[in-house]
This record gives sequence, structure tokens and C-alpha cells, in this order.
Amino acid sequence: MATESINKTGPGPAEQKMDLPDPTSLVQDILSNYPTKVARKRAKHIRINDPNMIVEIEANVRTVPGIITQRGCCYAGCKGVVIGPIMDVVQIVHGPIGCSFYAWMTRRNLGKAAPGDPNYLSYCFSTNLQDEDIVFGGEKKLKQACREAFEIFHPKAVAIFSTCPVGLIGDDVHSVAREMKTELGINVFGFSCEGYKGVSQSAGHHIANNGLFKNVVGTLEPPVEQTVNPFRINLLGEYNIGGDGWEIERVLNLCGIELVSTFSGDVNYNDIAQSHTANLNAIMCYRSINYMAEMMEKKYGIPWIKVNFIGADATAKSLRKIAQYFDDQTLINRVEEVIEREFGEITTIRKEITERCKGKLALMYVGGSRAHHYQELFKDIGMTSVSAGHEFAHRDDYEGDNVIPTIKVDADSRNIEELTVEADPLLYRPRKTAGQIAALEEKGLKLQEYKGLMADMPERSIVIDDISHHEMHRLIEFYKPAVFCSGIKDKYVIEKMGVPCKQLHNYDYGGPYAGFKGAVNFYKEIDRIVNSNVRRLITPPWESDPQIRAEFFNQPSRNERIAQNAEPNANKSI
Ligand code: CFM
Repeated sequence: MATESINKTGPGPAEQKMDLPDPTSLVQDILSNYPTKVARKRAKHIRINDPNMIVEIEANVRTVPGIITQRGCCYAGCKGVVIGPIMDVVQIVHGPIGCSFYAWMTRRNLGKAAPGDPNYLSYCFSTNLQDEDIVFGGEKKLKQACREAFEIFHPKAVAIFSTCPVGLIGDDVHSVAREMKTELGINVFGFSCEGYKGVSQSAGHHIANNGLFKNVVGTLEPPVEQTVNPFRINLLGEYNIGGDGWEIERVLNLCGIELVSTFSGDVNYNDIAQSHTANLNAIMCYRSINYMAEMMEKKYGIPWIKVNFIGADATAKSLRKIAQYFDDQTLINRVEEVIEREFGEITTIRKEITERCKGKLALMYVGGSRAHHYQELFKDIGMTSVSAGHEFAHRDDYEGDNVIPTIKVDADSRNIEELTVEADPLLYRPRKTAGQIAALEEKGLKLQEYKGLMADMPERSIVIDDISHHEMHRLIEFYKPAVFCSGIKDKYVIEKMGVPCKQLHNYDYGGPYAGFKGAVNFYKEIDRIVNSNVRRLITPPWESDPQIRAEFFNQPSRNERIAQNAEPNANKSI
């Protein structure tokens, strides 16, 4: 019984094809509501999918002004997403207090420091720029903030983040960081991650990757006795939202795989500083951290593989992939034992929930990787992801990384620094020989490869990049999905249409959803959501008694009413 479930990988794209209606009329309908110029632009972001013949989709370009996008800013991607979760670095936001407030515990990247170790996640450090600082410059205030933070906390490192006004007035955060580094004797580094850079938070990911790579990675050599386990890996692009990273680590540890560093959930400065000693980089969120993986491969010789720990089948597959990479029979056996044991608990509940959920439709529109990853969880319980897309992904996230050489570099991307990386004369150590890599490829494991979202989606599903509320509205009317997964900006628009919305950014305060225990949590949550009767049993107040009546514009004019003598106080002036 267990074996049967373990080997099951869910319905493949071809099996799902039959159920899906032809969405051509839907696409036409969506576009016909736009002005011609907007329709022309948006048409390039909407694709009817064919996993066997992947077509080009427009992505990572500016949102059409006036359209409500779900995207965030460059500062959000750098401070909020990638650097923010590092627990023991004091992170000073150089800017008005609003920018700091926005990034203050709004993303559920959990972190628990070891007893006695600092954890600054709950703090909000800001230079609180005022009008006079904008006029006369804010560098002095920034230096003062660094000194104050050092005096109070004595952290290992301080990171400084630029916000829009800082970029506009030209404060040089990097020269301040250099000066403070010498003065305070700790690592101080700055990020030019002004909110307006690039077209979304994606630009901030890249800037954060560059900063961590230049200033932290490779700066600490761990004692030899700490590096004896050959199966030492970094987990890249895992931010411990709702405790996901903890569940993944539990499973990895059961298999005997040691986590050197997680970029950057529940992580310390020193973990990242010694991450160059790992023997593999396993990537969860490719979008936010692929730059780091590429740079570490070039400088230190660490290969990367794409993994996905979202979904029980996907977790089993990823563990097997890691074991295959290390090519060690003991590890392979242990991984199989762990999978068998963990599935023992999952199988019954999954079967029961699949009975109630199978055949239902899910739509998901999230940031840059979850719209792909979560399809595996839905497959686990027999549901189909009929339409999905990212807010700020690039073409490689959709079409696979083989299209990277064909991506046009526009003015917005040119704005972001591309580091030139070479092999480190002392620390470069290829983890696999050319012969070993060829042997792995022969067995089906290709290193440095991500196939993207479209290859995994069924034929005739719809993929939309940087979706608008109008498009979302039409999708819901067309598919009447059982659940729509997205974020807070659109959650209540969706729910007012009578469709339950599951937030996949912060999980609506739930989670973890990764790994094996996380998968069970998600099955139960989705079962509760899609099989709840609440929406069928009540009529929402705006349907039975709308406050603004749609007939308003069809009312007779005042003169008409007077003529009809329909108004009792017709002669009274208004
Ligand atoms: Fe990567 Fe993320 Fe995501 Fe992301 Fe984000 Fe996020 Fe996200 Mo919200 S790093 S791209 S910038 S998986 S915060 S933890 S949920 S949009 S899909």
C-alpha cells in the first residue's frame, strides 16, 4: 500500500488535459475589455499552455500604469525577502519610518536563535529621515545610527538598506558602511536597493544576492571536525515562512543530510559566512536566489540542483535527487527508509482527503515560485491547477533556464549590477569530476537546470504573468474554481465573488506546508476550505441589500420625475 503511494507522482500534464475547457474565448474576452494599446501589451503576458511546445511569454517588464498589480518594490525584495530573515545582523533602514514599518515583521519568516544567541527579527531599526535630512543629506544620521546600534547590541554585522528618497538625494550608503566598518571593527555593508529600482521586488533579490556574496559568503572557515559529514548542503531560497524550513531540516536530518546554511530562513551570519564549504546547493525558490547559486558554482565549485519540498511526492522526489547527486548507497537506502516511514502516516489521510477533493480546480497567482511549487500539493490530493502565474518572475521561471541567453536585457535590468565572478585561487574545489557529472546525467540527473512552470502545467491551462484584478475576475467567472491561492491585495476581491482564497504568501497564519508533515497540514486545510458549505448557505449582504444600487444611472432625471409627478416634493429645491 505504502509503496504504491510513494511511487505515485500524481496525474501528469497529459492525464489532466481531458478535463480542461478550451480557454480561447476567455482570453479574447479578457483582452477585449482593455484599450487597444493595453490589450496589445497584456496579450504578450497571457498564454494558453502546451507543456510539449512551450511558447514565449513576456515577463519582468514594467506593469502598465493604472493596472492594479500585486508586485512589491526593490527594497521589499532586498530587505524584506532575502536579507531580512538573517537573525543576528542589525538591519538599518535608511529612510522615512514608513519604509521600516512596512518591512517590520510583515512576512512570516520565522527564526529561533540558539540559547544565548541574538535574534533581532522583532526589532525595527530606522534612521527615520525627516524633511531637513532630505534637504541637507542623511549620511551623518546614518553613521550615528550605526554607532548607536553597535553600542547597544554589539552585533556581528550591520546591514544598511537604501530607500527611494535616499537614492534621490544621493546619500552614499556604501562609503558610510566602509567608514563604519573601520571605526566599529565589525562587518558593515550597504545595499543600493532603492524601491524604484527595477520593475518589482525581483531587482531587490538580485541586489541582495550580490551583497551577501561580496560581503559575507566565504569569510569564515569552520573547524575541520565540523565538516566531516560528506552530505553537507545549503538550502537556497527557503525563508522558513510558517516554519517550512524547520520541517525540511527535520526530514534532511533524518536522512543524515546536514544543513550548513539556509538562504536565508532561520539563519545566522556565521552560517552564511561558511556556506562555501557545503558540497551541494539545493534550490527551493529559484527566482530569488539563482544568482547566488551560479556565483557559488563559479567561485567555489559547488553545483546546484533544483528541488521542491512542497508536496509529499515532490519531497520524496527531491530527497531522492539529493541522494542521487551524492551517489552513495548508504544515503540512498536511508532516504528510502525515511520516505517509507513518513508515508506510513500520510497515506491514509491523503487517501481520505483525495476522495473529497479530487477533480476540483485550483487557481494560483503568487510571487515568483510558489505558483509552481504548490501545484504539487494539489496534485497529491487529485486537484488540478487550471491556471497559474507569477507576479514578478522572469521568462526562465516560466519557460525554463535554457531561454536565459535569449532574454532581452532592457534598461530596467541593466540598472542592476552583474558581478563578474571567477574561480577562487584558494577555495575553488570542484565537487564532481567531469566523468562523474556525465555519469549522473546519464542516470537522468542534470545539474544546474530548472525546467520552469510551463513544463509542469497541463495542456490548455492558462498562464498569466503579473495578473491584474480584471483578469482575475474573468478567470473566476470562467472556471468557478474551488480555491484561489494568492495574496492579501486580492484576497477579499476573490472572496467577495464567493470563492475561497488561500494566501500562499503568509499562509493565513497557518503552516508549515513544506515536507511531509507540512503536506498533511495543507491537505487538511484545503479539504476544510473547498468542502465547506458556508458560501452555499449564506447570501452575502451585498447581494441581498447592496448599498449602492446598480440602477442608480437608470433613474429618471429630476425633470422627468417632475413631469411624471412621481416625486412628492417636486417643487422643493434641492
Ligand atoms: Fe521566492 Fe518566497 Fe516566492 Fe519570493 Fe515573495 Fe514569499 Fe512569494 Mo510573498 S522568495 S518568489 S519575493 S518563494 S515574499 S517566501 S510568498 S511573493 S512566491
